[in-house]
Amino acid sequence: MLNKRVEEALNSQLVIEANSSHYYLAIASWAETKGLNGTSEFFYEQSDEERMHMLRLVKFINERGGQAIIPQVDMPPKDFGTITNVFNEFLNHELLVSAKVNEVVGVCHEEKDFATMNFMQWYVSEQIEEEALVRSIIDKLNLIDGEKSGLYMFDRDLKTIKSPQITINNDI
Ligand code: OFO
Repeated sequence: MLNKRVEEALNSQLVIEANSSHYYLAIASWAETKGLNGTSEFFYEQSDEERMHMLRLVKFINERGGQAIIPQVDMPPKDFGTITNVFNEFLNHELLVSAKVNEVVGVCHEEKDFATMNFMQWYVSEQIEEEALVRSIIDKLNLIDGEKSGLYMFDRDLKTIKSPQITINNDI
């Protein structure tokens, strides 16, 4: 049975993942309207992944005797400015997610819920990989430095960049 404090922390994380999925969907849709097809595909995929992160939490909370609360999501922005801005925002958002994941792990530790702490390890690893991925993308953007043909190729090449798939023993 899940400890109440741990259950609340997991449900808070569920909100973060739901909002992340929605936020990345908004970026994907915006990019599509700007003809940034690679960026758009990349963020549609990110959005799907965040939904999967949310679902992992839904299943885990319910399987452990808690109740997953399906939240209302925040309305994301409609306009994202430039590709550079998009990826800087992407990094900021993932840093926030990492901080929230660490908070949940902290609660698990305080409550001595080592099973949930083990479950959350998947998210810790995922965040390390995602932050590294976004930083490498931002490095590329910095090299291009707003140059038009470089941005065209950058957008095209994004179609081939896949997020890392983390596999840890706690499959749902
Ligand atoms: Fe990388 O955001 Fe979900 O966990």
